[in-house]
Amino acid sequence: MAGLFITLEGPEGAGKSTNRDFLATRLQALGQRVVLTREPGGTPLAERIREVLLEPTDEPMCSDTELLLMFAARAQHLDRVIRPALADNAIVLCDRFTDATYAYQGGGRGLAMSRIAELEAFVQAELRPDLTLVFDLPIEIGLERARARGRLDRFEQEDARFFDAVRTTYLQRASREPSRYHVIDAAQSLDAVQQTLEALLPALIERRHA
Ligand code: Z5A
Repeated sequence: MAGLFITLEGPEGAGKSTNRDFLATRLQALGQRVVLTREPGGTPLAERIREVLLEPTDEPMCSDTELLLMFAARAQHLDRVIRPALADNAIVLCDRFTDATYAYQGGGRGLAMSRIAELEAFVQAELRPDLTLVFDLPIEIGLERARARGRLDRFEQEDARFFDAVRTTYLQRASREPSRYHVIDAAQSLDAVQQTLEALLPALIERRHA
């Protein structure tokens, strides 16, 4: 694939969406073509799956259903948005991707990582992000930021054990593959986080043209 695939990950309230928009603005100002997207979602059909996934319901969703819906949305998103954008030489900035499945369904829900890996291979074939920015912060700070927004979605209603496992899974994955992941201290001020991102831009652009 010709473009560059960058994903933003981390627990709730870590600043992924805010910093995805910041990165897009800065990259566009530097003349780069950027496609902004998110998971679950990113296409009209995948956004409908997102609603099913996030809406609290009386009938508990079983973990396998949740896992399969994540990958169903991803298959649609890859086919309609991500693969075409990469083939068209764009930089794709995606708010969450399969690392979130390892962190939430694997770490949080306790599903087997090997099963997630099988679905990853089935849905994505060889495609993996070129770079994953992990916005890391203590879970209490992130939850406080998320709660300040009001109504909590189905995931935000989980307990501390769940979010600890999510955070730990992200950090373990990042430490196992340092060439793909860049961990950012998201507990810093937004200004400090964005200075860190700004410093990454020249390397990103160089990588794109490599
Ligand atoms: N999920 C899953 O389980 N499996 C999967 O495979 C995938 C997803 C793909 C929806 O994702 C849910 O789907 C998610 C995991 C699950 N769980 N939940 N909940 P989402 O990305 O849409 O939801 P989210 O993580 O909750 O997004 P978020 O809470 O909006 O977080 P964010 O994008 O990282 O943060 P933000 O919106 O940029 O910032 C939150 C607030 O904090 C906002 O007011 C900012 O102005 C403020 N902020 C940001 N940075 C700072 C700093 N540095 N200082 C102070 N304040 C800040």
